Amino acid sequence: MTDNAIKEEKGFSFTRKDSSLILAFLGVSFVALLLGAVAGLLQVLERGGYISLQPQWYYLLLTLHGVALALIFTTYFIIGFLYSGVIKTLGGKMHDADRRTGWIGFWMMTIGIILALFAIANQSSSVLYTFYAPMKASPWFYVGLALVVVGSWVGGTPIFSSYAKWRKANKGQPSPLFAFMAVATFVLWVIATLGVAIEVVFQLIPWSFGWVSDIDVSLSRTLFWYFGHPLVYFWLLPAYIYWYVNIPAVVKGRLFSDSLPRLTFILFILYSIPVGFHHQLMEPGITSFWKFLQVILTMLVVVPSLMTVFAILATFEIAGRMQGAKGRFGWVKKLPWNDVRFLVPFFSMVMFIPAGAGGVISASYQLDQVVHNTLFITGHFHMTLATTVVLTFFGISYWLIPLLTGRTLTRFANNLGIVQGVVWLLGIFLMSVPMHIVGVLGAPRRSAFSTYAGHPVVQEWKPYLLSAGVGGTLLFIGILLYLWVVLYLMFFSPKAEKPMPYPIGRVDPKYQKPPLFLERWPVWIGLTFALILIAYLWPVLQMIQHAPPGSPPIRTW
Ligand code: HEM
Ligand SMILES: [Cu+2]
Repeated sequence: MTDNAIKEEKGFSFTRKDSSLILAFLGVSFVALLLGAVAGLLQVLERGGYISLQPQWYYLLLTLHGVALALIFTTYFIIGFLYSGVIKTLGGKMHDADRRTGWIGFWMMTIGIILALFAIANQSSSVLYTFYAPMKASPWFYVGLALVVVGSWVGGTPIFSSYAKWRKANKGQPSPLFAFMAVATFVLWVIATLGVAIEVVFQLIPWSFGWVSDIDVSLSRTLFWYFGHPLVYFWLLPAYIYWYVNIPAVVKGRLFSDSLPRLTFILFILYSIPVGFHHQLMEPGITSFWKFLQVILTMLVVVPSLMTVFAILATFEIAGRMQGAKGRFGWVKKLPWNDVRFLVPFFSMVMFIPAGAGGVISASYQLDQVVHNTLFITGHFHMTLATTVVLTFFGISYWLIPLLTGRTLTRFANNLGIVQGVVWLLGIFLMSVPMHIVGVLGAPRRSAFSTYAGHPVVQEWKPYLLSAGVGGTLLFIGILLYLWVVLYLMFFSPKAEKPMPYPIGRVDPKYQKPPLFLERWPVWIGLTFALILIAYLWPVLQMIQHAPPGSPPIRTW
């Protein structure tokens, strides 16, 4: 029994230099969250007809919302979180040289973001966060984005180099699970962003400066979605890291396995990149065979997803049984339901079930025709990104921030965090479910309020859009509550007498060590590129060969 006894973890503290770097990344993510929330509130009220905005303001806000939340908030939060776990599991502090690189990445990204936000604010760049050509933004918008991408590569180097140093010093040992997963997440990010970097640097920047007169629209969108879909997994994998590695410690249990999560992460890299065409099913210029192939590859992602569900439920059961639970479901009662570090991420796991179902619908070749570019899609990604991922990130911040600031997670913060989670669930229910329904009834996404000249079909949409307005307002309140807790944990909660533990789940010592071939990165990266070539090479060659005349820039707002 001694092996299985629950030992109280020792507290962990970051060095001042490390916590400043992580807090810098998290700080920017919080500012972006606030900006995005204000834009989101105005949007949802406009769509419900509660307020009326000039259309050009609507599209400006929509661009700001997407860029601030989907690009800035997520990327900064993820880098901060990954740094924290890499530091914790690979020796307790970062090398000075790595930390310097981290800061260089931070400033490159931040300068890029300031440029892009300026370009949005002066009304020159309302091209939404997908910046589809031939809509043309100010060149500085694209230059800003390019800096963010390249800055993020620089920002990722400390993760790779800390890992490489550890492996060198611990030959023949499997790396700590968190570090392995952080490396996998960044490998995925670097491979995925190659596509958008090529689009921005070789197509959008020269064209927006006027150095070339027109752009190959089809190619640019293909490069965008080569990146746009794995982007979704870049958001999701850090949430999975928390579920797989940290939550087992929070629920006082053990990891179900140390090998299975490594395999799922490798499968996510393999399966998530060569599938971008499922966002282009309605587009000309790609034959149905290639679209169909990518739809099939898309569906393969269900495999590692179900493996994850299985492993996490198993972890919960193990935790309950280690604490003496009896009967088939007795372990459910043993879970720490009043602990915000568990409960809020638990909400996010539950919401992943309907969210995933919506994803399978969108990715199905024929069903996509019904929901394509409707509010169904918006409803879907507010359940996936804005709930599953975001609530898990909120759960992470509730313990990570006190660890970084040397403060305590008080009962007050814990309870306010739980209230926040409940408000979010209610808000998302009132906003996203109606969005799914009204989408099937034909309401488009990305369009300001319109009565469409009083057409009868549009009358049906009204109650759903009104409900979305109420739900969106609750989400806005949820973000304010979250930021309140964050500020409290950063500056006001009492200083900790002894630091809290950084929760890292352990594997039962009776299990075998994970096989080392899972860490043969050249093999996995090589395989990924092979799959990418199969899925993309021929259709892209055809796209270039049969390209219609390119398009000059167009301004739609
Ligand atoms: C205050 C909370 C929020 C509200 C009220 C809100 C509301 C909305 C609405 C109404 C739209 C659709 C607009 C349209 O298609 O015309 C939208 C789009 C979007 N939202 Fe949110 N949202 C919120 C939070 C979030 C969060 C937390 C995220 C992600 C982290 C997010 C990500 C997005 C993205 C990526 C889009 C698509 C933008 C585009 O189509 O270009 N939202 N949001
Ligand atoms: Cu996708």
